[in-house]
Amino acid sequence: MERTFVMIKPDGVQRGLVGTIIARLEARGLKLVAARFEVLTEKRFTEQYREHLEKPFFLSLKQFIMGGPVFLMVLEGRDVVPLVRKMVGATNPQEAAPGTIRGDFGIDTGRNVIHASDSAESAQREIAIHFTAKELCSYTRVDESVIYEY
Ligand code: IDP
Ligand code: MG
Repeated sequence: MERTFVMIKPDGVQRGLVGTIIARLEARGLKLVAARFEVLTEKRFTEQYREHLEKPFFLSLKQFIMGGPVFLMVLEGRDVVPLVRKMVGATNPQEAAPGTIRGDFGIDTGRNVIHASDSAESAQREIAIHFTAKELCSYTRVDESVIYEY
């Protein structure tokens, strides 16, 4: 089983989409392993988005992401990293397919509702930015035997 990092951004929180988004992820069969609701510190924001440090949108991204509370999650499942990226949809919601979270709930790239790790390496890095090993809960979902074929 793999793990991935997901963050419902301040626009998703403000718009009351936290429950709807978690419901989609849970209904897919993904297991919640950790979660926290908070305003990101500057340190953790910068670590999270370090690849975009030189981008023209970095400052506005920072103001936006640190401008309100976010809902952080770690999810577990088979091939969960690519699976959640597919559920999230394209970065620009205009290009995100209907049925994806961004395709159903977003319009602008700078207000695209949700973040999800883009590779197993990013997932490992991002989980470690926001959660300690102790905060990650290992347990078996009672429906795992009917969600997975083997
Ligand atoms: P991703 O979230 O789909 O992985 P990235 O290219 O890694 O997309 O960009 C990270 C985040 O930075 C995006 O989700 C979006 O919030 C923001 N962002 C990316 N490109 C732009 C842009 O051109 N204008 C404004 N914000 C952007
Ligand atoms: Mg990215």
